[in-house]
Amino acid sequence: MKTVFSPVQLAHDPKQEISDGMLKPAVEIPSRATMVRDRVIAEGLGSILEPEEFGRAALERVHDAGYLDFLESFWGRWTDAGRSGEAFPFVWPVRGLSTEPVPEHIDGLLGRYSFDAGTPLGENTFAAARASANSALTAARLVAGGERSAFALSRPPGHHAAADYYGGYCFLNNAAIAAQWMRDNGAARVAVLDVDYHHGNGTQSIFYDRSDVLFLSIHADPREEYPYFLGHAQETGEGDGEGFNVNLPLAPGADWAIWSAALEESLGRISAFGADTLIVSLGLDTYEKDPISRFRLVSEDFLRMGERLAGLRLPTTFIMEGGYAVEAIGVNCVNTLAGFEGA
Ligand code: FKS
Ligand code: ZN
Repeated sequence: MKTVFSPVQLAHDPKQEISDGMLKPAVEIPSRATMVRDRVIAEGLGSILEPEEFGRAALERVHDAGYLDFLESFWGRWTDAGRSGEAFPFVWPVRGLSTEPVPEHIDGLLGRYSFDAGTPLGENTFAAARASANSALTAARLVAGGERSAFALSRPPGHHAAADYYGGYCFLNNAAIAAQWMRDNGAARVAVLDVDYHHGNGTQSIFYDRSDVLFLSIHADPREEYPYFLGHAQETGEGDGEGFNVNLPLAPGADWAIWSAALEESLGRISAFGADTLIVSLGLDTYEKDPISRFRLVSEDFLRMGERLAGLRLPTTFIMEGGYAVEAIGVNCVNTLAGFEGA
C-alpha cells in the first residue's frame, strides 16, 4: 500500500493548547506523523509519495470561500493586530447572536470560523493543512486510478472541521474533501467510516442532507466526550440524507468485544448501501494507552480492524485522524494497514 505524506505537514507545530483550564503542551504535534512515517518504512508497507497540488477548487467543493479566505489571511491579520505566536478564539456566535455581517476584527473572525478554544492556529497552520488535504486527495486519486488501497498520512487531522469552522485540531476536512473528489471523479456512492475515538462532527455536518455519501462513526458517547454537541444515535440525516448518517456511540471503556460489534454493524450498513468506494477516517486514539481517550483497544486489535475492513472488498482510502500515544501510534496505524493488506 502506498503512503502519501508531505514534510510541509510538519510546519504546523503548536506549542500549547487550552485544556483543563490551563495552557498545556499541545498533543497534536509533528512527531505523530514522523512516528507513523518511520513505522511505514520499518515495516516495508510500501513506497511513500509526496502529494500532488490540487489547488483551491477541490477545497471549495467542501468548504466555504469565506472560511478559506479567513484561513489564508489569518497570519497577516494576526500580526497586523500586533499579535504573535498561536491564536485562540474566545467569543462565538451562539444561540441568538448573529453571524452577519462577518466581523472585521481578527478576534471576531476567529470566533466566527471556529467552534472550540482548544485548537492552536499559527503561522504555518494553513500551509500544513493544505498539504494534509493534498495528501488525502492524492491517496483518493491513487485508489480511483485502480489501487486497491492507499494511505494518506494526513496531519493536521480533519474530521472535526465543517464547511465553515475549525476545531478539534482540524482545519480542512481531509476525509470529506477526498469523498467529494471521489463523487466528482466517477464514484456514485461513497461510504465514509470514521473509527476515531471522537465523533466526526465536521464530516457528518458536511454530508448530513445527502444520500450519495453514507457517513458512519463509531465513537465515545458525546454525552460524555468531546465534541459533546453532535454524534448522538438519533442523528440519522435530514432531507435526501435521511437514513444516510449512522452514529454508533459507545460508553467510555469499550474494549474490542464491544467496539468490534459496532464495526460489524457498520460493515453491514456499508454493504447494504452499495458503496463504490470506502474512505476510512483512521483515528488511533481508541488505543488503551491514549492519553486523552478512554477506549481499550490493544495493538493487535488494529490488525483485526484492518482485516475486517478488507472483507468489504471495496477500494479503500485510509486517511489518518487522531491518536496521541505517540510511542505507539506508528505500530497501531501500520497494524491496521498491514491487517488490511494481509487479509
Ligand atoms: C482534553 C480536551 C481535548 C479535544 C479533542 C480533540 C480530538 C481530535 C481528534 C482528531 F482526530 F481530530 F485529531 N479536546 N482536556 O482526535 O478527534
Ligand atoms: Zn480523536
